Amino acid sequence: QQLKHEKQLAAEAALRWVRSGMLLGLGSGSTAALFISQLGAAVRAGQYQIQAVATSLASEALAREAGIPLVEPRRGMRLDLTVDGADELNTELQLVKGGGGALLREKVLATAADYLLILADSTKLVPQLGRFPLPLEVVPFALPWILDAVAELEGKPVVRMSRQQPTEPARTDQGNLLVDCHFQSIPDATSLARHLQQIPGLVEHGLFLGLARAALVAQGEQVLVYTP
Ligand code: DER
Repeated sequence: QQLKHEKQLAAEAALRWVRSGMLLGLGSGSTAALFISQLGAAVRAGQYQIQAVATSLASEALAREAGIPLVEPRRGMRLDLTVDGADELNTELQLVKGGGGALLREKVLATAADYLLILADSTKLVPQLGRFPLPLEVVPFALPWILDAVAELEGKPVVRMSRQQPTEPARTDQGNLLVDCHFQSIPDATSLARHLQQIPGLVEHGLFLGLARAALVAQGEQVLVYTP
């Protein structure tokens, strides 16, 4: 349908940022999955010689299936380009990510990259962040205190449950828990990120600030390029 078509267009446009010889970071989620599939076809057709690191075990499996050569993280590794999706973005390219639960490795590979390119369909671009619940990755032991701290910050915290076993909490690739925080609106993302970073046991939050170099936002048949 239309949204899938928009995701497809953004994924296709992202190939223009890829050059042979690059070390790529592969994002997670449905839009990134379409990029991985299209990149794989181009690699198999001999169009690019690239290597990649994935931001989730799920994306790693997709990349392997698509024939994309994967490498292990190593010292001194800088990625040329990381391509990823987002749950929300504003025109300053501040992002909310983590809807797919991969926010920790996504932020690691966003930070390790010289260039972070975000792919989005038209529903993701918002005037103000916060309608999408902000995901947190949390060490299980610290959960009660983190729920209290987030409630103090006016973000209604909800522990994310597993889709496969709905009576079990969801687990990240690291084995941690996910908490979705319903702030409704986040007028000052920088300040909220600073508060969240003080909370012990909160290993990562889904605010990606000052990381994205460009965003490809599909709107109908067009793909618009946003830069901060
Ligand atoms: O978790 C994430 O940040 C992913 O990028 C994902 O949430 C993006 O959503 P998508 O499935 O619409 O691409």
